[in-house]
Amino acid sequence: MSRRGSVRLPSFVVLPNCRGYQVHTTYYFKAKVEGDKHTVDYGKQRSFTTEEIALPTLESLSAEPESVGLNMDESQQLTVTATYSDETMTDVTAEASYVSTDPLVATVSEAGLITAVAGGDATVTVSYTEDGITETTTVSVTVGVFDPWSYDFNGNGVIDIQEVLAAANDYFDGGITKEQVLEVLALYFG
Ligand SMILES: [Ca+2]
Repeated sequence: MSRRGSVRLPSFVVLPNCRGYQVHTTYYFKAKVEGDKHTVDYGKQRSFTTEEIALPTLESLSAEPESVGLNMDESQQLTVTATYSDETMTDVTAEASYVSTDPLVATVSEAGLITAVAGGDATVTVSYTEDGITETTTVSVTVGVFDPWSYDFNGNGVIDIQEVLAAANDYFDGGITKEQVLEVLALYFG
């Protein structure tokens, strides 16, 4: 998609098809009116010179969310917006490219879907090019490592039944996974 290189014609030129005109070029014409019975030529030659229209150019790129916190195997879709010199904005999520600094921690698809792989930090660099102008932005990704001992609320080195029930509650609220509840339960039986 090219947004540049358009030719501006003077406002008095009304043509069904304005393609084929060169920028910074003078065109000469004679007006002619045709009807059913009459054709009138206007003898005086006129001219106009075309100008180039300064269409908006790509100015910045932003991604939402700016930072992502995920548990293992969770995903987050990014939304990428391009801002132009005339302050208009366009969703370019599908056209942008994505690179993860650490695919062993988090991968990112061509469509901008981040998926957690293992605990740690990664940065996703988002870039988009239009008319030879490239803008980039980054998204920080943190993948949490689950520690079942975090449910040892009283810090006594033992997971008791109240702490197992707290983990079960978090599971039913969607806060942790079934596997993580089982890790807490294993410490209770351990
Ligand atoms: Ca305890």
